[in-house]
Amino acid sequence: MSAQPDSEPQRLFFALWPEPALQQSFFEAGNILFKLCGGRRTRRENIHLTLAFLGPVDTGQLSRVQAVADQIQLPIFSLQFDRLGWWRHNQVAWAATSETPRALLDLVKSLQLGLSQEGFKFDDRRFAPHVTLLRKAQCRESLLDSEPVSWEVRAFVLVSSTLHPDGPHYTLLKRWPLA
Ligand code: 2AM
Repeated sequence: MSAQPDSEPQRLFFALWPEPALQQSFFEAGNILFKLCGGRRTRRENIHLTLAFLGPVDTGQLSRVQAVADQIQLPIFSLQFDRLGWWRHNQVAWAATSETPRALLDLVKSLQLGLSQEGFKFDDRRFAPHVTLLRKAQCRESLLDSEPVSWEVRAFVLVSSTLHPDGPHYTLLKRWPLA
């Protein structure tokens, strides 16, 4: 039996994906930053928090990536986004939490551990939880106070990203509820 050739690799990442009302709250925070910093706003429907970025993965390996997430059993947790800020090195402006709950770190560690055990490569720079609101931004301040945005995180998702001239298009492939 000859092996079926793999189709085009998919660019994958695990993420937390806010409901539309919450994407709207982040988008409004992005508008505040946009007035101060310019740049390119993240489209409302694209707003998310990346947990682990895998990059291109052969479609034939997708079920193995999903199996990593199937193993994870972690509790629902909440995040309080109380900071807006800007990184000069990559010109990204973002929303973030001043305190990162243990549950979020546990989720990221579990994904990283499972992916490593399965032999997948992922971006293993230190996890800095943030929601990207602007790219190519030039802000004067690196940190701003903001109206807090609360997010009760009930699930995480696997996302496929395709790059287009108008920016990335994201497809949610699968959702795993937290308990
Ligand atoms: P960012 O928002 O900080 O740019 C999809 O590209 C998502 O994966 C983005 O949210 C992006 O984070 C994140 N990401 C993490 N590492 C990446 C990498 N090496 N290349 C592209 N995106 C990456």
